[in-house]
Amino acid sequence: MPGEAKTYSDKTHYEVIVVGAGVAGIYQIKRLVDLGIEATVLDSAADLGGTWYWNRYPGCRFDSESYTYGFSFSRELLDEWHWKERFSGQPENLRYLNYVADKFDLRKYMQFNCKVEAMRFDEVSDLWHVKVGDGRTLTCRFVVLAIGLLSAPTLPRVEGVDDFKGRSFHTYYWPHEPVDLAGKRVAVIGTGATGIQLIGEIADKVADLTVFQRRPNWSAPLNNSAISESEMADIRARYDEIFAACALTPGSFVHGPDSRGFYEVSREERLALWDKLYDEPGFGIWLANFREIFMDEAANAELSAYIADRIRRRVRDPKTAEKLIPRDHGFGVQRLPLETNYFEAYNRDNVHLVDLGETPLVRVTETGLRTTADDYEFDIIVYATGFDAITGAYDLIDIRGIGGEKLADKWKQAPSTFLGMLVHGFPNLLMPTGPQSASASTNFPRGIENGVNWCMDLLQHIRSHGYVRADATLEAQQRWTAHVAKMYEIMLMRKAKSWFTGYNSNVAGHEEGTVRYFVYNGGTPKFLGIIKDVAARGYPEIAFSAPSRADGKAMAASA
Ligand code: NA7
Repeated sequence: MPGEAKTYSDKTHYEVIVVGAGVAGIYQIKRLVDLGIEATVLDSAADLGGTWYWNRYPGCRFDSESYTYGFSFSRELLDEWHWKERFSGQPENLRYLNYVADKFDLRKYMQFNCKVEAMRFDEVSDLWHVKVGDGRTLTCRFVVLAIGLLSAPTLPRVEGVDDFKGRSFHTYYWPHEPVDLAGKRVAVIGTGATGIQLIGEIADKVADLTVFQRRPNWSAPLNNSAISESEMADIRARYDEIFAACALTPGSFVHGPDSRGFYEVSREERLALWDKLYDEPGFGIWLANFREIFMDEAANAELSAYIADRIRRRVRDPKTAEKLIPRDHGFGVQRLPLETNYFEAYNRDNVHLVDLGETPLVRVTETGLRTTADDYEFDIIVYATGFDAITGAYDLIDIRGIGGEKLADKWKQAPSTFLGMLVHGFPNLLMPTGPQSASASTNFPRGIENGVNWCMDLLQHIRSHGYVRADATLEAQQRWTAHVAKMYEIMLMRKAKSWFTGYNSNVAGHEEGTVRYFVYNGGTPKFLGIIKDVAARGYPEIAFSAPSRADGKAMAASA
């Protein structure tokens, strides 16, 4: 046919453009292909995998049980894949995602090295114009943003970051080729989940490791182990049960809260539970605990004191142990890092802890780092300094909705969404795991599947009615945002400076103060109930429009 595109990427118009080829983007394109909808995936990376493509630092692995992290949509896939570790590492996780893409022949819909720079909604045609870094502008009816929650890494705002003559990188950009750590003097800045994984893994592989800690984080053992053939066979036989159990817990993990009240049991019983959970794999000590630890200061303080003692028992030098115990927030009020050999690393002679709370970082020098007290020399500096979380990746794209309004401006103070998946004034823009959705605070792939499924039901509703525009009403968005904020009110989490509350000292405007209502804390069962109800009622909170008439005005159509 004359003018027909020669290859998939020669096309300039698609019904749907998905941005991001990570866990969400892969499932998203699978659903679109199954529905027979013409779609493509654009990703700035050279290959698929998202989080698992980028984060290649040593020690990077799941904190979810592997068999709860995998996709649940295909029985064949579940039967074929063998998770070799209870908490699988990055190389294997990336292999898994590649395996899925190849098995379902999804790669052909993906375009790599395609950074989406800008998107503009054309109010006359009801199409999005998507500007790609390679110079192309593509059009589509719908955009699905599957751009991740932690995909905009941030560096400290100190002088001299470019002056260092050795090697330095953010953990997110850990090099693809192996980094020879043997005999090297290494600095790690940051003790979040990433730093904690990295430090435990490399402490015995480097000549010298200096950890620059601004605030300590609570952390508990991962207790990882291998999964044998026979254990995997048992898991396969129980997959339906496992996923059903995840769906009933607030965080979509296998760990659900203890049904007893904190104050209903004796202190001895509480201690017995904590002894058991601390030595078990995964998030049990956090999520299979009493519900009160998330809401009640006294209950949380008692648990925090217990965990502090566990740290004291593992770190030989009492002064170092005290420095590793957080004082500014209680255990579990921000996402809990899980560790392997983290505290034991500080018992090694080649590992040193610098307390940036006492002696702040002044600058990066040609040879290392300068604090207010000292100069330190290194061969390698690793920035484990976190992300402009949740909204950071959105802010990096110039997204313009109705009247040219810029999403980053609209969200400057805080995001506001409907169900975390739609934004008023930005029609036909779907965010299966957007800010204020439950996905952000749960076992990500479980949230991703829920979000993508809901968005696809909505898409089918729109298409079957012949609508060309769908926009959440302002009132519905305001109600949802108020509900999200209310969920924070009851949680101690609101008091912690973490990425759940929008804190990041490296991002202008996010340093202190305002709590950003970034995630939905009502838990998966409640979230699913709400979003399914919206669909069952025919989406009255969304304004739909039929195709434009000749005069250019859209015909409003109620659902
Ligand atoms: P996090 O949890 O945001 O941790 C970042 C760490 O880096 C944290 O210890 C910060 O200290 C520290 N940091 C950040 N900026 C600086 C500067 N400028 N100077 C010194 N120290 C700094 O990010 P992660 O990557 O570890 O984990 C993110 C999520 O990934 C995690 O929750 C898991 O779900 C997976 P601070 O505490 O702010 O004082």
